Amino acid sequence: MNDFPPLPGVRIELDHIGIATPDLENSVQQLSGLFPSPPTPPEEVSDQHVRLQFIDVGGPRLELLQPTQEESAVGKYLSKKGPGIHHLSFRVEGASIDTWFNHLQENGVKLIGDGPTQGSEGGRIFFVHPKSAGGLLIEFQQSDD
Ligand code: KFV
Repeated sequence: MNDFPPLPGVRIELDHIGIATPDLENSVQQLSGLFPSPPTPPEEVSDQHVRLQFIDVGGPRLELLQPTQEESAVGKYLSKKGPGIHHLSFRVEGASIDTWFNHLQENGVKLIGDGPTQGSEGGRIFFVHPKSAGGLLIEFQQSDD
């Protein structure tokens, strides 16, 4: 059980739901027809080997992710589990994402990587391993603005 003290001032909000797809264009076309706002333009995040687009669905957005390499996190997930919900992404406010990363790590949460890396829309991200998060892949993210 993670029963460590909270970090003073930090606020966490659900920002988006990551969806794995083998065909970004097709998934965006299908899903964006269900919602009134247009999707964001395609973006590539090379660190994570994905191309992605966001769809505004009211509240947290959908982030459609297509792998650019089979042997990537999303590529492996698709071949094992198929298309669908891949992760939940939470915005960190009231503390820097580096402070939040260090706080979780110092309190024994199993994090992926050595610190935050480049994410979508110019933000920085890191992931909590599903083994430390009830079987969910949790992303934390922060933008400069
Ligand atoms: N959700 C829940 N469980 C997952 C999972 C997922 N998305 N992916 C893998 N697992 C489980 C999997 O079922 C298995 O459990 C274990 O993790 C190891 O999986 O009980 P089990 O069977 O042991 P493997 O062996 O398939 O994969 P592995 O090579 O170990 O990698 C798993 C993991 C979580 C370490 C890897 O997927 C990872 O590093 N993920 C973080 C990076 C990532 O997912 N990037 C893509 C999104 S980039 C993004 O969203 C961006 C750019 N953005 O800005 O938002």
